[in-house]
Amino acid sequence: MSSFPETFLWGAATAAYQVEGAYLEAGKTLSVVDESIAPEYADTSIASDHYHRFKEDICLMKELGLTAYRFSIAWTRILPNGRGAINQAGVDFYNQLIDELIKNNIEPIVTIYHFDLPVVLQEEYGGFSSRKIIPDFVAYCRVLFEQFGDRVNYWLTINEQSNMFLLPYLISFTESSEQSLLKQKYEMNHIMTVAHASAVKLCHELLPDAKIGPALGVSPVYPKTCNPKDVLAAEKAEELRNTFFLELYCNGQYLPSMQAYMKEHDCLPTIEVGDMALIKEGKCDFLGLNYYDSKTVEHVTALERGKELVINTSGEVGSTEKEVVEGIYKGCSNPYLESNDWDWEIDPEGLRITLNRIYQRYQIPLIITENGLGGIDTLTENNQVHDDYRIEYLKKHLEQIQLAIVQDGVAVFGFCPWSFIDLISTTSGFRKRYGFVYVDRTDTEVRELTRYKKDSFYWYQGVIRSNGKR
Ligand code: BGP
Repeated sequence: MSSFPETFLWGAATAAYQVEGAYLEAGKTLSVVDESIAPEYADTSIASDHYHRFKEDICLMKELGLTAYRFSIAWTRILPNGRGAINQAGVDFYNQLIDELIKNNIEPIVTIYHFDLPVVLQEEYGGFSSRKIIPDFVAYCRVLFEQFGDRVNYWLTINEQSNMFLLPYLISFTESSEQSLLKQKYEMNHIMTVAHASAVKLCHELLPDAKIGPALGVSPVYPKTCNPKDVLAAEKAEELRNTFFLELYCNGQYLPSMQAYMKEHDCLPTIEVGDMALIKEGKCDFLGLNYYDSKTVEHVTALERGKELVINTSGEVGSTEKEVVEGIYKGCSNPYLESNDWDWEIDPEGLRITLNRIYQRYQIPLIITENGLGGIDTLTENNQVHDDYRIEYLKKHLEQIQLAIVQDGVAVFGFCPWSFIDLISTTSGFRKRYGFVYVDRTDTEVRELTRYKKDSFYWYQGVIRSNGKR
């Protein structure tokens, strides 16, 4: 007997700007990620050309045996001006995609917002740094619910609000005399939370049978040693990195310790009348979790200055520079864990720990919306890709999910590894690949974009066929 429920969703994930291409086609305008990724990495104008090849890709999904597919909708395809007139060609594209998925018995799981803010809204009022985004975001959600809500049962509001807050490269903040960078971050986070809650509320009103939640980036935090100072640093880091967001999404409140922190650091966001009631009302139906690794931290002395994380974008082992959060914690490596070339620490048990920490506290259904290992894959002369390292990673993570379900009573209803197909890595272009399906291109050479099934494709196919027994 498999320990995965019969209705378990066996999925895989992608995001529009990373996979679609056609970035200025059929009425689409540019998003902030089209602009920020393009100069340095493979540009998003072609990506994996999923926009033109989605039928071929869905055939591969069918062959893989997927019962769900998580993808995102490009705001700029639906509303090229960020608001106002609907671009029918954009709606048509997603209608075809959704219909094709359903025809093949694949449940669509739709991310509404995956980093790709319309440039026009960034230029007009600074995107999520202004409350003006809230009505625009809600209007965009309304279009999606009205156009696709008859066929989409699962919606994800915002991808990785936590990482947009924690990672320096996902949202650009500017030094201004009026507001410190810290204050800007907390303002943005509050505005995003209100936007998320408004989307949940609207979904509940318009689509009472649908389920909606966020896709939160989570990493459990460990102390470097059992020195109580390190343990305290880890608890504080866990609050700042995870519980802060979970409390907003699941209990509609600011964690008391975070309220104290924000007061002390003069970064309390502006909370307007009605915001907290809305955030409470807009509680999510489930949580989507993006899990890749865990974090380890130690305490900092009063003399140590804060320092932003420098991420490894080159795949050169050891080039990450860990962050120091003044007065709270500093990141360090975990001697018990192995890492990939991008210094991401591989920690399957960490997934079980995180599932438990979240579920035992909130008892809300969970779905893994991302999990995977980026690496360099090579196509052999006879068109094979031997990605055993990826199989090993996913196998161990699935084992931990299974243990969380069976031994810990955690309700996990689906697994969407990142990614279904090779696509542009947000930080490292096509050098760092994640897919079950190989796409024949590099950052600089587009080639024929032919698809090839990797060894992990056949492995996952077996897993799905046996409902997780393999
Ligand atoms: C998550 C994002 C994805 C994807 C993934 C892998 O944070 O939601 O969009 O990019 O990370 O990250 P990377 O591409 O940087 O390796």
